[in-house]
Amino acid sequence: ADKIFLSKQREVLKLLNKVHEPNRFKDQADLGRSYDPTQHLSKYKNALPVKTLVKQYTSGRLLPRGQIFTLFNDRQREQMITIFESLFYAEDWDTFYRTACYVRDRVNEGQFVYALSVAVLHREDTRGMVLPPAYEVYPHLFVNSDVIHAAYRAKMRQEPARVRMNFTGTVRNPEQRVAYLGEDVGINSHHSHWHMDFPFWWKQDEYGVKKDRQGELFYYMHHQLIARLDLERLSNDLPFVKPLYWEDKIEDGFYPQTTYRVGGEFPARPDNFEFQDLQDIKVKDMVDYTRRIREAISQQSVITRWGQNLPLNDTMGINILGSLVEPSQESPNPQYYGALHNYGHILLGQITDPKGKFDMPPGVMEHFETATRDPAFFRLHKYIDNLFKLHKDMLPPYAREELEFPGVAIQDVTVDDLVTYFEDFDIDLLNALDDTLELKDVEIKARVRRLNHRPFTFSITVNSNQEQMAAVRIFLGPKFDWFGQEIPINEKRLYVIELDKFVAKVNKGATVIQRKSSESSVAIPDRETTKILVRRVDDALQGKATYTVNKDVRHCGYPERLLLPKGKRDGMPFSLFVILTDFDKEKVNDLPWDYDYGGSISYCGTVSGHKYPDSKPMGFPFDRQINSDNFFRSNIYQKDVVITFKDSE
Ligand code: CUO
Repeated sequence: ADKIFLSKQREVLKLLNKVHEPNRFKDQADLGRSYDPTQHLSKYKNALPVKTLVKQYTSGRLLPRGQIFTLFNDRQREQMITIFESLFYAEDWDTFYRTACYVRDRVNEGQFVYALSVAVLHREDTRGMVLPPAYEVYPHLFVNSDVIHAAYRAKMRQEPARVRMNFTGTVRNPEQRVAYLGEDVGINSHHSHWHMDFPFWWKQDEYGVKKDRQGELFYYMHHQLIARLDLERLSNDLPFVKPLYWEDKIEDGFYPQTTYRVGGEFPARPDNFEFQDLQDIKVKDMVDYTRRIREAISQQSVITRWGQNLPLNDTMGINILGSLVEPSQESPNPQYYGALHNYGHILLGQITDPKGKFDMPPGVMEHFETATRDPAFFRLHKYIDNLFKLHKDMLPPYAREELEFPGVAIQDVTVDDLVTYFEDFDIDLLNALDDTLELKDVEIKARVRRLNHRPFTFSITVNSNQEQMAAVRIFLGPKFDWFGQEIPINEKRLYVIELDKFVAKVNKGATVIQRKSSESSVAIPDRETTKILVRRVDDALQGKATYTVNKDVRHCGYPERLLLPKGKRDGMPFSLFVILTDFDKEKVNDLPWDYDYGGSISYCGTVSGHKYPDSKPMGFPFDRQINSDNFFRSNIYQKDVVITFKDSE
């Protein structure tokens, strides 16, 4: 059975290989050419999308190949959804595979990759399939123009090359000090992947795959992204990110130095630019949406499209608010509350050519693969995060019963020295280069600098009056602010980053819980490079090696090597928090809560269709206001730790 699965895996990797080249593999190209979906309509659970697709294709209405695809363009997205649904509704693997071969050489590459990836992530028969890392499928979106140009030169000369990639900007731009995070290929892969797991266009009821707490995950994952950048900024003597506002100038410009495969350079934004009206999105609308959302928050009630009131005054209010702000298909009233977040991305993406006078391509903010490169990304999301904070601040602080774990006390927490460093990492650029020139592939790689840390292990000594299951949450927060002042706990809580969340058994008496950084449930390890993956699959298919298929493999998760902020050379103090609560009280379903099950639960939830496994609000207990006298108790432990940065290991 594994062999059949592996051969399917192999076919998916072939489909995604050099997507810009038609007829890449003869067998797939022939299959695609001869397949006529309209002759097999009974093979689709819903045949309407595939019928529409064929019609649009034959009448030449689809986005042409070679053009830039962005999810934020309504028309392009609608087409992509039609492609996705054609793939998703295919009743069996055979129909799915034929449909994929059919579309691969016919539709726009960007639309194809996106639709195929989301389909693979959500079909039952492809569960456990490994997708190539995004930065290998689309290197252009992850590396700088310089690197691409150098790669072309190397290919022309037929010489293997390793091109050093520098971060954008100069020392005269202080924002550049944290470019290593915003431009990290791992962050960008994580972010773009999260949005494939939780697409804002997902139709839960139609697809029959529920996205549990999607709105809250939207809030929490992005909240953590900003908090993590803030700790990174602090490590580099920069103040915390300031939110932007629709009517204010955006002080810092951004020059992405990144280029599209076809279509030119990504547009740049000079300093002190203002938001501009677009043809169908006006700055004033954004102000109105914001006012209505603020009203809903202060009244703790949202007006639905049918005029009903939907209360926000409980733990799940954040889920509604998240869906309304992003917005996802679950938004209770998109007409009235608009699309604050998505429009924010579009306004920033088109800010330098708002009227389309110069036919500039979309900006970095219009792709999830490139958005975090722009410092304005974090400012937009901070602005949105502050709306979520406003809502959370309307809720009462956690009561004693919600915080305590009677009979359980944390005696001590120790951890190894926390050390971070920079390392080199090579990205395979093969997919970036055309084969149309009669030139053979040579090995061409981009070498980037990236942050990493030494592995570390927590030892948590717990005393309990009985044997029971404990939910363990570990957070790291700043100790001092940019001015060197100790940050009070009620402010610190806004900047804490989640390092881990897991369940552990505590015995009666003393227990030492050991937990390694590599086990963290917020993170995933480096993705396997396509070349090695392909080789492993081929070897297994030929019986030369074994390959274990992991049905629960997850692609979603923060890069494990970025678990810790950089810290400083002389050591930088941080506050570590460990919180134990009664897991039996917050357990949601009977999934084995071991993190092998789907992995990376905290920022990404479980495999699709399953419930988030605990009922506490995400970010608990730091998501609500904290009254310090009332907060600390025997199951909530705090201590100082130091992170030391070494230039290299
Ligand atoms: Cu992830 Cu704005 O939601 O980029």
